[in-house]
Amino acid sequence: MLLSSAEKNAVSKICDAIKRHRNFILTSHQAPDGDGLGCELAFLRILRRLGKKTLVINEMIPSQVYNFLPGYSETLTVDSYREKKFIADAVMVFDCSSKDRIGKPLVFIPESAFVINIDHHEGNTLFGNVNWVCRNRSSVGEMCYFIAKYLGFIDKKVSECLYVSILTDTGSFRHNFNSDTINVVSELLKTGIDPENIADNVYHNNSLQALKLLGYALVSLQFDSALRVAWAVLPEQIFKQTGATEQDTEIVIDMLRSVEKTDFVFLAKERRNEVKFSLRSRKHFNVRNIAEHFGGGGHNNAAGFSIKDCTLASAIEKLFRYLRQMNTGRNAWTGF
Ligand SMILES: [Mn+2]
Repeated sequence: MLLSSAEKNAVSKICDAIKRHRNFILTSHQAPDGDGLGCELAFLRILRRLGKKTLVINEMIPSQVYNFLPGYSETLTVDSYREKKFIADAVMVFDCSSKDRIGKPLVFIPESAFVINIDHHEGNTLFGNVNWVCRNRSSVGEMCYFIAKYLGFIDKKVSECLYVSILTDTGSFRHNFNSDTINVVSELLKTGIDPENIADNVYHNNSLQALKLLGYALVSLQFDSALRVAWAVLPEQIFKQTGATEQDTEIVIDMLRSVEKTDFVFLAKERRNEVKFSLRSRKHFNVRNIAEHFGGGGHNNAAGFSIKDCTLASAIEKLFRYLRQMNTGRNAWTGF
């Protein structure tokens, strides 16, 4: 289990910064996923043990499926944070490619706060005072293991959080992992965590609202054989009708991924005057390029973007116009 010398250097800089500061905000991208949340909760525990005042704040409430993790109920959003009257001198930002993507919690980050940026997204803007960005790592949870180890603090609860990060970001060990990942997981398992119980909590814990949303999305499923793409749509009224939230769409995009004979899939979600697209692809096909064309970003195989002031139908039409244009004259458009 190796860290390159650049990585070792980053880990020691991060640990020095942790030791030097007292009041920490922990945060991630707007709708924190299992990776970001796992890291936040691992460090909530670690930093408090080190005697630091620490709060977790996100723009959106993390999915309820993670409510079994230690510290979940302490995570704050903007309103609950404001009541704490807390002034941070340091911030740890996990799994977030740019400062903007933190969203609303940004207003609580003082100009003078020391920013620690830990991420694995390609195109991270290196917005921190110290940055550890490694796109070859499965998850930020895998990276955080090394920091926790350096600080000498890996117990069962921390391991549980980091395991959830790795489990969810690799799609249950289906993609984006290597022998380093498995070595880290092996160390986490030695603390006595129960992977079966964790999987049960994460994957067999869907709300009725989320499943109804999935039902609607599957009925809307479409397929274009020339472009080898499948997609589904979620109009705004479906969220109202089912009571489902943005986080509940994760299960939908996951299911879309399983459609046969596709290079990639997408889900288009309508929110007020905006249409948000989530894209997923098979290994050989890059969807980050598509997302970047529309001002978004992400990973090669998982990316997203949004189109503002647009109806669902016209946003999808814009996307297809671009896709057809890129596809013209190519046999396989894996490389564009
Ligand atoms: Mn991640």
